[in-house]
Amino acid sequence: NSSINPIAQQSMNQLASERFLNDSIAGLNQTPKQLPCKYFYDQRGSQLFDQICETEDYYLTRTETAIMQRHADEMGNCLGKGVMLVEFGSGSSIKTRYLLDHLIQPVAYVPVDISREHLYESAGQISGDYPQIEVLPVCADFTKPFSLPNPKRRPSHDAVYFPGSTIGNFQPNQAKQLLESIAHMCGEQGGLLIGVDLRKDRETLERAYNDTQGVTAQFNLNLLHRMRNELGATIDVDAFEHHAFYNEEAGRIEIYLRSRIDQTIQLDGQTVEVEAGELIHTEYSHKYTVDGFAQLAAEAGWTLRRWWTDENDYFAVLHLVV
Ligand code: AVJ
Repeated sequence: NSSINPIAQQSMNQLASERFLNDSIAGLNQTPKQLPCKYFYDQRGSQLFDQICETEDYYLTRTETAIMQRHADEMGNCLGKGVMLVEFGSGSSIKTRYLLDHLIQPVAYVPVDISREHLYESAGQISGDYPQIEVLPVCADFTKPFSLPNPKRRPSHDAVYFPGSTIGNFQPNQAKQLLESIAHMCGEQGGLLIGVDLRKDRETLERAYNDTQGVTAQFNLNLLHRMRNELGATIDVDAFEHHAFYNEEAGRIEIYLRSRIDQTIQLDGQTVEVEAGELIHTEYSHKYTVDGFAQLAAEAGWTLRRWWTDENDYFAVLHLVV
């Protein structure tokens, strides 16, 4: 919480750093080496992500926003009256505004994000613009259990908004587990409104993850800068380059950091050897068909009620119920 005392804040930051350190060491000791994509999002990483969303090449945000703009009234009706809306990975909460504009007597909005400063800043703005909705930000890693705040007024039910195709970052099995825990979180009356990036031609997909301005490359490399700045790691960051391609069989974009040289990373007293040309995996971005996603969600207890897409079928927003 933003009103929490500075000592508590400091120990929470320390805990977050410890997790970042432990996960980094564990990941670099695996074969092949990997680093979790959730650590992209410190303050600079969140800013870089917002910049990616504004590039011509990254069609996802633009397309999803247009879908929201066009259909938010129907979505608001689907989610029902008196809802507490919980958003997973709220970031700048830009798309959410279309939804908030069309919810029927909403009780509370709970943005959940791992990036603390970014979360509180966006929550403050939403709170100022929507005085009738209680805004209760939660700084959490939503892949781990976390508790929901208690709003002053009692909601008739909870609904989860999970935009941005963030679900694509999870391997299908993990995605299923996350969808299961969302079902538990919302309960019987609960609903889920989720944004999913759809399968399409390789060229369009690969362009989105290799933008000509190189913002995605900076975003990926920011992970190594964070390790250097926050964890005191010794890394030749400039010797790494961004590498992203579409794996069509697996239906996913795969993102790596590639070292151009042999180098030794030192981290918390440990050394990790990286060979020239070696890849460190940082992110998957899975692409689905609407049917494929509905099937996966069904395994987690969800039923597809409605869905909306754009004129090119690039992206879909799905409404599911338990
Ligand atoms: C935030 C997970 C939707 O997978 O497209 C953008 C993150 N990575 N460019 C995605 C991302 C590289 C993004 N998501």
